[in-house]
Amino acid sequence: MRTGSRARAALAGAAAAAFGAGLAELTGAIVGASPITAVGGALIDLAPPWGKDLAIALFGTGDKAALVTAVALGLLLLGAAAGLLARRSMGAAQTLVVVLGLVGAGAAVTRADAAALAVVPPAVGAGATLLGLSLLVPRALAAAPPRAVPDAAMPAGATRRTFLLWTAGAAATGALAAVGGWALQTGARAATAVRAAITLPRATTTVSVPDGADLGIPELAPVITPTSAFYRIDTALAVPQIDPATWRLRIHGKVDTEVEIGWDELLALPLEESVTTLTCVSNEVGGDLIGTARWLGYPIRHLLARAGVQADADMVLSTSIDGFTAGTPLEALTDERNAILAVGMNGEPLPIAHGFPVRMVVPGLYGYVSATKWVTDLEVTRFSDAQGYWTPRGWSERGPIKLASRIDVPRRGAAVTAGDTVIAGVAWQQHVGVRGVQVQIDGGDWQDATLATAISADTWVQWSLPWRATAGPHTIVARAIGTDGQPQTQTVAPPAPDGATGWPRVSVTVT
Ligand SMILES: Nc1nc2c(c(=O)[nH]1)N[C@H]1C(S)=C(S)[C@@H](COP(=O)(O)O)O[C@H]1N2
Ligand SMILES: [Mo]
Repeated sequence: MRTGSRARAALAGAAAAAFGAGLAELTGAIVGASPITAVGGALIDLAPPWGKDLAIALFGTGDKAALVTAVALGLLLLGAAAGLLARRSMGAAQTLVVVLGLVGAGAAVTRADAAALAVVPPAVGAGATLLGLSLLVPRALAAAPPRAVPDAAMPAGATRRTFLLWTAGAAATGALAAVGGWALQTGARAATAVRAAITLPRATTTVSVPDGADLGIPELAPVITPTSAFYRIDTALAVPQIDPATWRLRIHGKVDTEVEIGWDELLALPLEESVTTLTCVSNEVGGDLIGTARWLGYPIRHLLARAGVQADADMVLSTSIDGFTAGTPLEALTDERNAILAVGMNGEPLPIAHGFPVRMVVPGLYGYVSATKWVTDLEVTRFSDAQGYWTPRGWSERGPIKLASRIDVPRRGAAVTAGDTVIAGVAWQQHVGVRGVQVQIDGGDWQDATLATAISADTWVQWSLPWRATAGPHTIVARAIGTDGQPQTQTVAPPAPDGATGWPRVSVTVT
């Protein structure tokens, strides 16, 4: 029964790995460092430049559970491999487990937000896996003794039943420990509870959205994006959970005096309301990695003025609690624009996934160079001395938002009935503004669309054009016209390295 013995050894190894990983996760919950999350996070960071597109495709919409599941499944497979190895050589199996433990420990301690005891969970995991192997593998072999390994340590009276019992017990203990660890993640609960209890101060200056800003066309993106529909992009596998009571922001580097500010001090400052459209550099033409919110925050320029920026500085490197960094041109943070430390989004404290308690919002720049969530550190520096997270990964050092437009109505492939209907969409070039939008139907003349009233140059603007649709296939193309009178470029460029370009196009069949 060689095959049976192999299957049992693999099963024993997988169960030992489940046992080890479960205990590691439980320990991780206690010391505040999940090893599986650490490995997943390291994988995201190690991903090559094209990895950002992949990461966004895979996890951009919050599907990070997929990566955690993949890492966990990978561990079980490696455990099975260790079980198979152990049939020939327990030493080889043990070496594999120790190497995996070291990889986990390496990932854990190199996380930017590594807990002090981050090496403990991988060590516990490796130790428990070794124990599991030593208990389960002999029972696996005893249950189906392979002829080739006559000297396998066989406990007296071991049977298939005891093997299955022990294996199921180990796997169940691991699963329970993992679930227990999950339930123990008090940090997550605490941040959620603290956030729910917060009442933000009133803004000292408010923005009123003009009546004509939202055309109210069904299927057209509303001018203010509901928080629940706001895109989310970040490298954080586990969303950082910050208790505002412990939050501090340090402003240092090329400044005359370092400034440190805590949550209460920030809320005591005169907070301003602003409406700004945020855009991800990874947004494809026609994509939805863009949203507009009503933010509440404090202008960063006042804090920089307090610190006293030195003359040779030209960049501010912002860092989040989990080690993400963005390099923002100094002038974008010191000129009169609404570059803020935001604490509120659409009338509520920032959602945890959108940076609670404090993030940056800077009109005119893609998020990867400006919109640091869970921000805790601003270093005034130079582009020649420091780099943001994405720059060495193949993305441009500077990320001004490009003139762009999107067709929302009709949707691609939508069923349109012949007759009077409407074509509508949004256009944007934050902090610069949009002068107009033109639409071309079936390669005909460019027609001027009607622009809605823009809230400001820092937001997208809706547009629409009446259309008498005739039966048959149609192609609709749009282009924004910039404030300089120049149309949005037709040249097609991918998102990397500094933002996609090209005209949005929608094909529909009218019936
Ligand atoms: N801490 C942190 N902040 C971050 C990022 C990140 O990975 N980590 N990603 C940036 C990018 S690329 C974008 S587009 C915006 C997205 O903000 P949102 O998720 O609130 O829409 O956050 C920025 N801030
Ligand atoms: Mo982004």
